[in-house]
Amino acid sequence: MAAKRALITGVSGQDGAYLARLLLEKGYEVTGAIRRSSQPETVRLETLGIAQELKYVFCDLGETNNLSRIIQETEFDEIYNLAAQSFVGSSWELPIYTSDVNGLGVARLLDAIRTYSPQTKFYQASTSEMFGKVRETPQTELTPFHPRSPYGVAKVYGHFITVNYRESFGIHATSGILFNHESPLRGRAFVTRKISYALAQYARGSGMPVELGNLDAMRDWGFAGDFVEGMWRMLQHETADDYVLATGRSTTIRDFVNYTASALNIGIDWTGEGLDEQAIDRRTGNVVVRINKDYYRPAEVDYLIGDASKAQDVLGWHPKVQVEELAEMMAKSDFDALS
Ligand code: NAP
Ligand code: G4F
Repeated sequence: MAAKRALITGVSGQDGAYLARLLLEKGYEVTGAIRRSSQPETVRLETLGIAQELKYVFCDLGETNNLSRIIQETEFDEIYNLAAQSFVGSSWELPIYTSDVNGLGVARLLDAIRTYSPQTKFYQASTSEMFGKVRETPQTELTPFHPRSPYGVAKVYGHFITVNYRESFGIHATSGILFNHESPLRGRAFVTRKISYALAQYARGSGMPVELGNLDAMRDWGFAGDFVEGMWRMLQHETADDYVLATGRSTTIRDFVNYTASALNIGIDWTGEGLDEQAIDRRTGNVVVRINKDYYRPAEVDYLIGDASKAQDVLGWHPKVQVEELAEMMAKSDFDALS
């Protein structure tokens, strides 16, 4: 039987790299869509040792004809749309661009599929950020959305245009509503990797504190490697639908610092409150964490915790890595890389 063909947009990102590896392991022919840049961005794929095993096409979700040509030229069995301006914090600085790429970009892809390849299965990278100011706890596929950032608002459009093309044209279009998932390949602006990298540097003797924003925000953090398997399972199911992927546990940013410090054998004590809160190195008295109000957001998502029962029951998906193990994995990876 011929190998299945998959297209991954956003293949240079964290999830793109893990998903590409998974699909290659399953015998797929994988095409990675990357943006044109002065230096092709395949670092994560190289880290996983698979950069040479993919085909590549240039793609930008801002371009309509380019997406149409890619989908016209190759008959893909599955398309995973992972490309996005994915950093919530930047979306207040780039609201128009974020809306275009994360919202209209999804419509551009779906319309090309509808026109040139309606049998192709489609995965949309939706997000728990859509729940925002949460209406119920835990959040499920039926929880109403109240996004709190231009990023979240654009992703709500991406979600509903996916549902709409499924309902209007019968396309196998699935929206995966994924809670935060992290890894050693996570971008350094996101809080978990910012913490693991800075504390690994501290453990190597930098003596420099890391500056963070709201330590009270709570996230349901899983491992990206587990979550890409859920994406793949969604497209193997006979019918397309919407699925939450989450671990069902929620942790403060402060506790993620605690897990990371513990993995690196840095003993810390928290002192002060609000903007004066600090984590102090118990041994030396040095400041390890301090607050910088510039990292607070104009509107915060305070508390996310997902209920992935539907994905567990229908797809047989279970997350394997718990948050403590995740923090340790990231801390040790950064510590080893700094040797
Ligand atoms: P990431 O590491 O930031 O990767 C984003 C990818 O999108 C990169 O490959 C980036 O390319 C590409 N991209 C950005 N703008 C683009 C454009 N205009 N045209 C084409 N490609 C573009 O993000 P991630 O963590 O892997 O997340 C993957 C997807 O899942 C995103 O859609 C994100 O919003 C969504 N999501 C993530 C999480 C999570 O916790 N990780 C949770 C829910 C949903 P460059 O490398 O060139 O920048
Ligand atoms: O790590 P974050 O930037 O991730 P956020 O905003 O939850 O978004 C991530 O997860 C979403 C899924 O829910 C994805 F859709 C999205 O693409 C992305 O992958 O921030 C997490 C929390 C926030 O509450 C933020 O206010 O950490 C808080 N935080 C506190 N100090 C900080 C910092 N965040 C960052 N990035 N940097 C800080 O210094």
